[in-house]
Amino acid sequence: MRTFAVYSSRMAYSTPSVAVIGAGFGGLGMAVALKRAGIDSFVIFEKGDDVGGIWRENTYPGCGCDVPSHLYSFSFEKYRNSTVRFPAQADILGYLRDVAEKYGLRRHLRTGTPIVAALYDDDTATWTLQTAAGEQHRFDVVISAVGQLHNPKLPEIPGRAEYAGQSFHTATWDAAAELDGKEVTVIGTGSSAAQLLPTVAGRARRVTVYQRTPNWVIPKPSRQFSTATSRALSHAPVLHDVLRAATYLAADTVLSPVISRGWSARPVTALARWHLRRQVRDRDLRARLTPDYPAGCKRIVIDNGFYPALQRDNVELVTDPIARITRDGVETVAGQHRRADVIVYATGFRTTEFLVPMDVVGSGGRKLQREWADGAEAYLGMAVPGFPNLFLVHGPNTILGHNSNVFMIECQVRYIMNCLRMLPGTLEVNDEAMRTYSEWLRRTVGRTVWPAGCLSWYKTESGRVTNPWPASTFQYWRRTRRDPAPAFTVRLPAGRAA
Ligand code: N01
Repeated sequence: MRTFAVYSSRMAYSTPSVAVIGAGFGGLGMAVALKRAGIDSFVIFEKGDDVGGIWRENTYPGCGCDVPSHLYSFSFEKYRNSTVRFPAQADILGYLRDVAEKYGLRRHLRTGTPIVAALYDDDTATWTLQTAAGEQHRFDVVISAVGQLHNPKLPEIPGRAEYAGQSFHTATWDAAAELDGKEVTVIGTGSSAAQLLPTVAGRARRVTVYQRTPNWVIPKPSRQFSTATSRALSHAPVLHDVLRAATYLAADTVLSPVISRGWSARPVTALARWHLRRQVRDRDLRARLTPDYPAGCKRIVIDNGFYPALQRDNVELVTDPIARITRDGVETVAGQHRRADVIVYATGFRTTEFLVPMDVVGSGGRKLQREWADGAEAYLGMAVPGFPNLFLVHGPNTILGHNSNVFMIECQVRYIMNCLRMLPGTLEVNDEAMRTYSEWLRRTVGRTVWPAGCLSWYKTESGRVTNPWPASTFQYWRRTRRDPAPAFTVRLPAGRAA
């Protein structure tokens, strides 16, 4: 096991003190890598009461993952239950809790500790993290792993505050909410709405679904592996890795060209149209559910239950735009009012506000949010000039709509560990590397369906694409395997010769 001889904030040559912010997939993956490298001097700050990130937060009925478990897991750790192909929220949360236990991460974990500020001190070359409770902690290195889908977005619909019934966002689901026999309104038709609708429609008296824009939906294979497959997977673990590699390559080969309007855009669109035709017989409903933008422009929904649930007798799809929310329901611009005992906001997340609500101040007092006023950008999504020894997991332009985000996290974890190997001192991505990367990013994003195709959570209001990786994941893997040294300026601590 390799140990790190680096300069710490305690002015001694030892391992660096590292703060990891967030205990979801990103934070835990990072923590395992630190441990494996012999760096034990790290703390994981977590705003919630346990590990799990979005899989702890999202508890709406039907919540689960539409990426298969052998891909939506760390390469070094399998799910306990080998029969599950598409893990439910509880499976994934259980998996992440198992990882925390197995790799001894709990003793590094500070739950219920939101970080509100991170301030860099040029004199000591250290970061001070401030918690919501007002505590301050100093570290040599800060790794933010707060994700992109954690700040719920409530829609700015007039009258929302006057609504007198019960209402909540999908990411803050109220388990005690009375749905049985109630009139329930669901606003939004993205992945979260698609997953929750079958269960909610089975309980409520009536459900009204407000759709602003239809999504492309493709079929999802069955939730469980066949008995023979799961038996084979548990007896020959190598098969798990083979399946993982095959699924990864298939997704990368087929779905990556969709976003760049490549050869596979047509078959994927044809598959979505076939799925819609097969599941929805009514022509009018089908027309209202058919998108008018290219597939892949918004994240494709992978689901079998949404269309059938929409056609239940107690469910109505409303495509007239919403005009306002009243004390007891929702009114459309066509003047129709529908009562609601409960409103579920399946309206997504404030995805382009990276690291918010943390106030991050780097070298020379640079404010990260000011640097990002026109849209967040970071070198390979991980490092920003002017912010030494600060790394981001799942930073700008690294999320995927077409493969496993855990794969991207593992690429980032490996790259950040290679950066830490350049310590002692301070590491800062240099302007040249950043400029070359930015130019490539803009060119590549420009070739995708995102800038002109539709509105989505992938971009800022001004239209800058800040969230997804615009190329194949293989390309990200290749770029993050390169030696990081040429892209970074390393400054040795005072008193040390180069
Ligand atoms: O959110 P969304 P989500 N009036 O942003 C509508 C991941 N995820 O929580 O398209 C009316 O996709 C909005 O309409 P429009 C996955 O990456 C993964 O469902 O903006 N409607 C849209 O229909 C996903 O993409 C899994 O016109 C309004 C909906 O609300 C991401 O999370 C499972 C509105 C928001 O859809 C987010 O999914 C679940 C308004 N004012 C989620 N504002 C997996 O299985 C917004 N909408 C891995």
